[in-house]
Amino acid sequence: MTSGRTGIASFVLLLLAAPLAFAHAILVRSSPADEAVVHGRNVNLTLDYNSRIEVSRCTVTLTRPGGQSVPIRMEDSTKPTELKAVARGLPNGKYTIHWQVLASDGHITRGDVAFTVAVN
Ligand SMILES: [Cu+2]
Repeated sequence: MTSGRTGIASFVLLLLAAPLAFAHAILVRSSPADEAVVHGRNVNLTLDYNSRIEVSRCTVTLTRPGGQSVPIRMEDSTKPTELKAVARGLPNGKYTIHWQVLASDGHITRGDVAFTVAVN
């Protein structure tokens, strides 16, 4: 009876854990947050995902206020679920980060994070 219940419980746990272990990457947190206003010219960009990502196979571009898109070189992070970069000397205006990442399950996901630089 006791061991039977434990067996069922571990089976249920396995079912719950499996989709997480093989999930493609979903953005769970970003800095700046989407639609945030930043009061500085040098902006730390952080994209944090729900699963491990292949940093060498990720592409991040930044669309500047004039509409020009520039590639962002992501730095190594100590967290395997995180992409980091610093964008320096940004003039005031609206920016969009376009990210595309490859998760360990081989699936590619993409998305946008918008933010505004406003320095007096
Ligand atoms: Cu997937």
